[in-house]
Amino acid sequence: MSQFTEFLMQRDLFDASHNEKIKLNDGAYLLKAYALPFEATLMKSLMAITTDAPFRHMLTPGGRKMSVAMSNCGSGGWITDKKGYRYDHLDPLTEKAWPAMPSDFFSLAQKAAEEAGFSDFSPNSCLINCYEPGAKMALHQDKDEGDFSHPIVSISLGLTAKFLFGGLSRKDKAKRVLLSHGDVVVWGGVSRLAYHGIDKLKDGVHEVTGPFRYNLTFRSAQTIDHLG
Ligand code: MD3
Ligand code: FE
Repeated sequence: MSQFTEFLMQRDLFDASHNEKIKLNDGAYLLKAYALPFEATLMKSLMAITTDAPFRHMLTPGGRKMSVAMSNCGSGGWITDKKGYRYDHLDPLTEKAWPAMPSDFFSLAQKAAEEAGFSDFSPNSCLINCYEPGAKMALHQDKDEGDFSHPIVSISLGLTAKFLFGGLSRKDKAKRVLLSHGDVVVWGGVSRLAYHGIDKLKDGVHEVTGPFRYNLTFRSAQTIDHLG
């Protein structure tokens, strides 16, 4: 066994919050460190996807550049530009189809959904977010998927971020939870349309991702199946 593997195992053993399942809300579960055993394959797949479909800062419909850089994989990808928020089969940067969803991504998302009580989750899209220190995501709802009966699964990699989760109204007071490397969150049922966001990322360097935080969000978007 390499010294690095040994180091990773020791680190995992001493993490007290390893493998806990924390209920954040009805339908919303935080699976602490659930993706940690898959960090190497997830990072390898992420790098392959973003070689073909590079991270880019998209424009909001209001014309502002997002601080989070994004890419996608799957049969459709979430995009935003001056024309609005939507899913599309094609990457507007390369004008090619988004890279296929790797099987390690799909399997892990499906397994995590199952763990949170959502059987048969079959995501057709994964939005990949890249945060550098200073990047943030304002409070919003994910509602471009057309069908809210499916959960959303999110996997965090790299630097720790402060996640904000509110209620079904923008005015509901937001709770806060830290999302660390390997954490998985499943949002379904009454939590599917909850307002959520990410606080400004703090400076730092992570042993696996360097000066970045990555987030994979898996969606089953009916709007993709209905594209021309
Ligand atoms: C709660 N991403 O891409 S993941 C997004 O960490 C997004 O990059 C954040 O919000 C990130 O849209 C948060 C956690 C998350 C994702 C989707 C949700 C929480 C959610 C959908 C509904 C409710
Ligand atoms: Fe979101």
